[in-house]
Amino acid sequence: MSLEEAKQFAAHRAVDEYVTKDCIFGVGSGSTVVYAVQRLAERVETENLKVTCVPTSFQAKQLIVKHNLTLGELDTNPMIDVTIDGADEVDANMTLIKGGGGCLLQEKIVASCSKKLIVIADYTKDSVKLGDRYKKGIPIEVVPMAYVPIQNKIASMYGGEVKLRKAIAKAGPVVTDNGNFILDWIFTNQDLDWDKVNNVIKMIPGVVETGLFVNMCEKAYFGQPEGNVIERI
Ligand code: DER
Repeated sequence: MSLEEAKQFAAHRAVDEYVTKDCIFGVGSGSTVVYAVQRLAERVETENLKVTCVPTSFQAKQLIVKHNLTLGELDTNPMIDVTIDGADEVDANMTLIKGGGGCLLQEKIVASCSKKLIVIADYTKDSVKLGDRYKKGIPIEVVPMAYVPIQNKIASMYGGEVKLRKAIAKAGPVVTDNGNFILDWIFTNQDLDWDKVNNVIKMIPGVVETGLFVNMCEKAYFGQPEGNVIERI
């Protein structure tokens, strides 16, 4: 079983279990969600479901349009029945690291407007503690003019390394869909109170949002190498 197949199995299981009737559906971002949108589009077609899809990024919006699904937005659909999204890591308490794809701000907003947030991932995202497997750090979206003082404050409070995320296909830093920068905080202490850390970091002037999703995820599906799917709540 390839990693992509593991993602696909998790995605299909989640869509089949959580999209059972007409609904407002939050579409996450990243590569795993692509399989969820494909499955959703199949079912909308074959079952004539009425589903309005609210995107969490430019990429998610393109996915919705590409699959001829009904595009919605929070202005008209502020209450979302279920959002299905990926994650970079899930710990034993269901705390998520998200933002590996740089979409954490809209993802967290849409998740906060959703009755249920369901995570889909391959088995490499399933950890006991944050940092066990995901080594790129916790993404933090910041206002560009403040990135250096924010780097310094986080490093002085919690240690570790706080890096400005550099773009690959462009000189300079990654710029998010919202016009901000991303800092990746590579933490060393894995035994922090992530709820407290999230609240403290969010209070730093210039921090827009963190990639720590605490007490937000109802259920996670992890596709396994053997072809099965493990569920965690
Ligand atoms: O950026 C994000 O939050 C994505 O959802 C990411 O966490 C998961 O991306 P993947 O499905 O490509 O691994």
